[in-house]
Amino acid sequence: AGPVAEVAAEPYPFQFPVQHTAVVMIDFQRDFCEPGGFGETLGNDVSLLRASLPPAKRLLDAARKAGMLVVHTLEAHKPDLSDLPPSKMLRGNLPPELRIGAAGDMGRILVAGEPGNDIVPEVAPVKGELQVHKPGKGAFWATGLHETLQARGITHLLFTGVTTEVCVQTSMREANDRGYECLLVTDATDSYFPAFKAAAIEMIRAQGGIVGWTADTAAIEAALA
Ligand code: C5J
Repeated sequence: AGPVAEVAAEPYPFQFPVQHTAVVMIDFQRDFCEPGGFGETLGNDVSLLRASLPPAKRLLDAARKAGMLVVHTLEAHKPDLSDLPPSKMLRGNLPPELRIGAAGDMGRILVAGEPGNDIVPEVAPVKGELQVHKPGKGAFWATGLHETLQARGITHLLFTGVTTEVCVQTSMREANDRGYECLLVTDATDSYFPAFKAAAIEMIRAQGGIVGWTADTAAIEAALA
């Protein structure tokens, strides 16, 4: 029940019941967006992610004004690394001093509670918003997120975050398989690889929206106005 908003989306208009829709902010963390964290240890230019922050903040403002649920995810491992499989620890072929759990310029890399693991101030959570620590790329793996959303009657998800083709796309695919209607907000997500971002957007909305819809922040703002 309640208002239903309609977005001018691709591949066709997307309708969402505002009070049953959550905005999911994937991994807008210093570890990915600032120098000295996980993203940079993997050899990436982290400045490439920053263009998505102002649109993501605008989307947050619109969602907060509409009284929508906001979920922030953080790629974060327990300090004892018991949730870090060897496959993930060793991936990247990095020396031990650059791996997940090692001491970096912003604290231990990708470890919960460390300064680098925080969400960047531009899109920081406010009281009442959910924060979900996730050990994998997908937001539904080993987090209980599905049960939390079900308990709150959420059926539709608007995705933002970094990086588009890794944690955002994985989470959106997980959500799609669980029956959520999903939309990716195209200017509120970024990748270290612009071509991968473009490809992910194309993949999601191809074949009649096989994984979901796409639209930009202005289209969501217009739908909520
Ligand atoms: C990555 C993420 N890229 N949040 N994590 O390793 O997309």
